[in-house]
Amino acid sequence: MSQKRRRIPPNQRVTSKFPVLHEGFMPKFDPKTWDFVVEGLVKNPVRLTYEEFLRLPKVVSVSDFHCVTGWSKLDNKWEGVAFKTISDLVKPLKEARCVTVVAGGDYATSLPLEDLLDDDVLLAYRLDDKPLEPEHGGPLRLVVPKKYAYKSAKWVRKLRFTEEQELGYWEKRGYSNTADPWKEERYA
Ligand SMILES: Nc1nc2c(c(=O)[nH]1)N[C@H]1C(S)=C(S)[C@@H](COP(=O)(O)O)O[C@H]1N2
Ligand SMILES: [Mo]
Repeated sequence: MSQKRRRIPPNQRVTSKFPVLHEGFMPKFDPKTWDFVVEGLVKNPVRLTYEEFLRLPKVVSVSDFHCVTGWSKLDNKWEGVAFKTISDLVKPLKEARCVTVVAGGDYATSLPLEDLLDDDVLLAYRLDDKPLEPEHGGPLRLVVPKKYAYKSAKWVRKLRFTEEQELGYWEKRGYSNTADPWKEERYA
């Protein structure tokens, strides 16, 4: 990128608190029955237990978080598994251009595979040196810093590789499916 961009996207305010924001219910976590499934247009679909997931190579990534309602929370230290690690494991077919991220609590969102392969995108289980709290998406949430935070699904259980970009919970309700905070893509 040749041009240095401002740190705070247009019309966002920095908050020092970390608001909790979600619709619907917060799923219960049972490490004995929890699983993580990857399906759809991949060569090697997987189902991992919680223990198996924790054994995947770990990354640490510090990034900012921008909610479409106007708050931004800076310098979050996330730890978890890079999306790229999962992608390398399942080997997407060449038709796979998008991924639908399915969460407990009846939530979903979809992103282009290309955006998910950025090195700041991860499936996080720790935040700021502590286990990720349930209200912030524990045991596992997606983190996509370059998109509005409704793309960062909490309580992730499944990834489905698809040809087309599907509409998620908020996207069906009029929010942008591209969701770039720097271009202020709030609504479709
Ligand atoms: N499963 C699920 N994930 C979700 C949501 C939700 O309602 N359900 N809300 C999204 C929205 S709009 C925001 S701003 C962030 C908020 O994350 P936080 O509660 O950790 O601040 O989670 C996102 N992920
Ligand atoms: Mo949000």
